[in-house]
Amino acid sequence: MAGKSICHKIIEQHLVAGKVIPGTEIGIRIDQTLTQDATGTMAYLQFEAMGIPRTRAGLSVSYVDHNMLQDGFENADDHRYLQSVARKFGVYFSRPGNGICHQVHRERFGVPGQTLLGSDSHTPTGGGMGMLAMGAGGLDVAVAMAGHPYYFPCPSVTLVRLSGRLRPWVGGKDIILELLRRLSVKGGVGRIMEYGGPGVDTLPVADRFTVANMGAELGATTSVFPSDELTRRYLQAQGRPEAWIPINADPDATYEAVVEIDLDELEPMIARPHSPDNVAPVRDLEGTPVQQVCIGSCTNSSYHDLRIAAAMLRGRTVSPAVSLTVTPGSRQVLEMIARNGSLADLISAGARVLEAACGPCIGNGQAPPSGANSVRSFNRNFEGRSGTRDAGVFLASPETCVACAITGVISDPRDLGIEYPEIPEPESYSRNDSMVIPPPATPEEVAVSRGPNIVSLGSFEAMADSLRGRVLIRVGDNITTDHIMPAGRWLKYRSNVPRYSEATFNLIDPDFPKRSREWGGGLIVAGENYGQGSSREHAALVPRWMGVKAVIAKSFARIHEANLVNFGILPLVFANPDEYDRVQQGDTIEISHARQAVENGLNVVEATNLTQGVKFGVKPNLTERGRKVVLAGGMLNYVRS
Ligand code: MIC
Ligand code: SF4
Repeated sequence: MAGKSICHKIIEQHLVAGKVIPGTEIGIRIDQTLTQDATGTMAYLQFEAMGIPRTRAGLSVSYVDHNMLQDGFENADDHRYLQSVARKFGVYFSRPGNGICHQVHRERFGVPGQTLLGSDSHTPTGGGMGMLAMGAGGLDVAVAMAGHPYYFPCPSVTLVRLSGRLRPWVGGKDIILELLRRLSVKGGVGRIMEYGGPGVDTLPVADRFTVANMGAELGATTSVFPSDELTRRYLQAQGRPEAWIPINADPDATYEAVVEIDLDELEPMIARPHSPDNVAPVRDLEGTPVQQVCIGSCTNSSYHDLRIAAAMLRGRTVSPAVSLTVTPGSRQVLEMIARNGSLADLISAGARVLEAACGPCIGNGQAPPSGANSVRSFNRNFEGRSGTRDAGVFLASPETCVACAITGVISDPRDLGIEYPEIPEPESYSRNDSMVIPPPATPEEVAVSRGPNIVSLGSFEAMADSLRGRVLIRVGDNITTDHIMPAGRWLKYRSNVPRYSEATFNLIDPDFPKRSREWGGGLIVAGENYGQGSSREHAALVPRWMGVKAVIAKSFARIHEANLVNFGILPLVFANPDEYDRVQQGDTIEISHARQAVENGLNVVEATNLTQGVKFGVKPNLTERGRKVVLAGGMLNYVRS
């Protein structure tokens, strides 16, 4: 028998439905769940609606890290709701200020070999320590908390074989940017990226977490590293040596594809606006003026990252042309750099130090000036996400970010003439869990606190017999969930769908909400990879609330497609992608026996464009379970029945 990959070992240990055959649906047992506030309020409202007394996952943690500005009562009310509901349902609560979910989770909760489902697309960060960690919609996480398996299409496994050793000034960010350059934001769709080869042994854990985190930008289901001696030392330093187990692929494991990266050959890389795969060597862009630099986000705000940044800035000053912000990933990181003097180096160089949270990454403050170039150590640079529509966001390592902050232009850190600061792995991390509130051991009466911004959803109807509606919008390829439901200043309406609906497609077509109201809902038509990026289920939930019945696309991103199904919107793929060009906004589309077609599991269904008098085929890409969910009008109806 052929040897097994790490992924297959973990999947097999958790498999409750299906077989490990790529492309077929499998169900796995979920050991841990995490939520963050922007998706969490909705996830817990849905969990409440299921009527289950307490989380049935081994461990559930609720983080508050996204909506932190509190310009108005809304965020603070949500935080209170989350704290009370966590207590009620047996969930650990990481208080605002404690840090970004993915950073804190790996520090304090992650366990190699376990499965983690999180309502955030960067949950795969946990793969850096050998977890099978996946992002999903909030409703899927609520369902996992209710003790149900998580169902998803079994991915194929790609081995990323690392050889050699990173040279000074080159880090995990450069590895993942190089992969994005080669494979694009669609390159990982339907795959798990498994890292192996001799180069892994030399790769510090901080770099592994960065790579696993940003595997989300490849569209990968998740990414996974072995759990080895470095993982053991990391857990030991986190005071959790008992959490460690070794996990390795068998020497004769087989993979569906192999990608080779020689770490010795890598150089500093940078992604240009407005896509994480628009990557070039930093050298190629040298001299481009920069007005803002932001270091932080769940990709690059670890202790290691901020120590490097501080060491580079020590005794230097940020260029007068640049505003530099630093957002530590967690309170652990912040406390440690405060105690060892690195924080003072950052402050003295002129960095604007923000609280430990997502901050500028989600457009929560620090919008750059008009037309500015902002170089960020983050993972996403979609148009408008920074809060300034005509700003250009570049993505690079913390080292490159600091080089840009010092010089005021895009610069290769190797040219600064600074000796590379070697940052040793700490023997022991500061462990102060006072900002994590454990749930009471036994359930107790808890009054759930609900502010006026928490608007209950009502319920959705089951799928109608036939489907008819006008094309509300026709969008191109790689549309992100940030295009569909923007974050930034709209983020505070995540638990107020009627209000949030006013932002739908705001960046592309501000008239969308009005048109949708006038036309009584309708359909969306899209190109390839529709719904890439974040896991936000609002990109399905809100359109459903507005009366969207189906999305016809050339292809979908995995999490978004699952979210559409969860909210009873029919995801349809053009049988012939050329038909996309023909359909126009405003056309009336009819699928006469849509319900019956879904019930019978038809592969191709005939749609009629009544406006143009033509027929074309569409494929409801649904599993058996997906069909039942859509027919019921969404997952909540399905679970209730
Ligand atoms: C993001 O990076 O886009 C977010 C905000 O973390 C999202 C979740 C959300 O929209 O709440 C994600 O990546 O899933
Ligand atoms: Fe937060 Fe940005 Fe990470 Fe999303 S990508 S979880 S917004 S830090």
